[in-house]
Amino acid sequence: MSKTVLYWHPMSSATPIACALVELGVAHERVKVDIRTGEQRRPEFLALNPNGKVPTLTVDGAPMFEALAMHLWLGETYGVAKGLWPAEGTPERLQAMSWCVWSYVTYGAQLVRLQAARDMGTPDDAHGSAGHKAMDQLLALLDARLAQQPWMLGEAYSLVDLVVGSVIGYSAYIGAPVQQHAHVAAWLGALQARPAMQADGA
Ligand SMILES: N[C@@H](CCC(=O)N[C@@H](CS)C(=O)NCC(=O)O)C(=O)O
Repeated sequence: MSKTVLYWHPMSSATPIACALVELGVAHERVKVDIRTGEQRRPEFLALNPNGKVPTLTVDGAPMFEALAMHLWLGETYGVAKGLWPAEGTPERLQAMSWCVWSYVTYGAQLVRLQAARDMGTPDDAHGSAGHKAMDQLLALLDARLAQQPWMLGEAYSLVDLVVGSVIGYSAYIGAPVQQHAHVAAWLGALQARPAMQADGA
């Protein structure tokens, strides 16, 4: 197995990657980057990730950035053998990629709108309200899927649940109407109860 190092800070965008590594059983080293004191702007860290952000992952010394890219790579590299990511060439693989990108990009765009309005202290202004409404519509799509099956890909838990659930969980924290969607709320509760989801502080 390659040497994997996760550069991370607790309760950050790196948290879902910490959880995915545990869920997949990938042996790795954790290096804490204190983003409150500016360690992410040190030259040696910027050499790994010019954005100066966590998560950053190195694989045998080769760096990668962007959490979604890491999730997709971890799924392909370790998830298939563990039964946590669909095999290449299957319809489920296409759905896995679609829903993961949907959560970070499509749902994430509305999350950013709500977050920005909240940061400005105006979550109920036109921008915040539009983001809230768009998230409600997207959550209805997710709810319809989860009304048919307990997990994102069917009867069994997969890494797709972790990826999509981490974005939905964060959105609930900033005020998205997650609890109004009963199947999403129940699925999120089951997901967050998994032992690997407590891996952030390890
Ligand atoms: N799109 C990036 C976002 C990463 C990100 O924003 N990380 C934050 C922590 S949640 C960070 O490192 N902030 C430090 C800074 O901006 O200086 C990803 O998904 O990896």
